[in-house]
Amino acid sequence: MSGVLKHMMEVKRDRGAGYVVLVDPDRYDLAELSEQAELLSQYADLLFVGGSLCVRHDFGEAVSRLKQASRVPVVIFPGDATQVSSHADAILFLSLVSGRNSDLLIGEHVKAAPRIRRYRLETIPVAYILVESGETTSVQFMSQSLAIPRRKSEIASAHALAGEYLGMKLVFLEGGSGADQHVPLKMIESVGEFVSIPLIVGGGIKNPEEAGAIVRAGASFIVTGDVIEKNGSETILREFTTAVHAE
Ligand code: 1GP
Repeated sequence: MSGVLKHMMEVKRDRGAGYVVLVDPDRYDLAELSEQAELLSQYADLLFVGGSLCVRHDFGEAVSRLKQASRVPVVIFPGDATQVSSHADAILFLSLVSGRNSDLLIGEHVKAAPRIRRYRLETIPVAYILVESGETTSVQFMSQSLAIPRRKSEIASAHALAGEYLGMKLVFLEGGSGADQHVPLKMIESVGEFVSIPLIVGGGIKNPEEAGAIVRAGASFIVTGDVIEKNGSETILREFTTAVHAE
């Protein structure tokens, strides 16, 4: 194991869990991205970059600005095959295993793979699982796929295990950016007990207390985007990183 995945496993081993901040380039001015990366990377173990759509900026330019200013690895969390850049340290090779949309199970991957190879980007295979979280989120709409019902932990567990058996290195339980409710603790516990690969949990995590509870339930990585976009103060970043690493 090498590169960013190795870094993630070391963070998990040494700090108990990792804190990831998602930067959706569309939500910032291009000029703000360097400053943002400098600030976020003082507190986060990793930065994810990506979004359901990237329409405001050239994606590669946005990644490049983040990468130049970041002290921690910058990892693409792609909405589709257009979100590939040579400037990143790695790309999450996400398969939306909870959906039955073949483009997001394999189609976008086929389009992206030759470019990833050309750029020599590290790929991290991830079983991406969408969980029902209140109102329709961008990822639900854009993926045109059903989310797993909140009470159906056994369905989420079976999908995660199938991902593990397919060779994926991580499971991502996703509520969707700006979700009303984060993934239920009970589901996180059930999936964590069922699989032996680490869990990333994101979507709708609104405060450090929730982040801490999610780590206690079994998550190895916490992703926040929306809450930091709305209030990215040093105080809140410090509180999040403390809560995630304390558990
Ligand atoms: C979305 O999991 C991420 O893909 C982060 O969600 O923006 O709600 O924090 P939020």
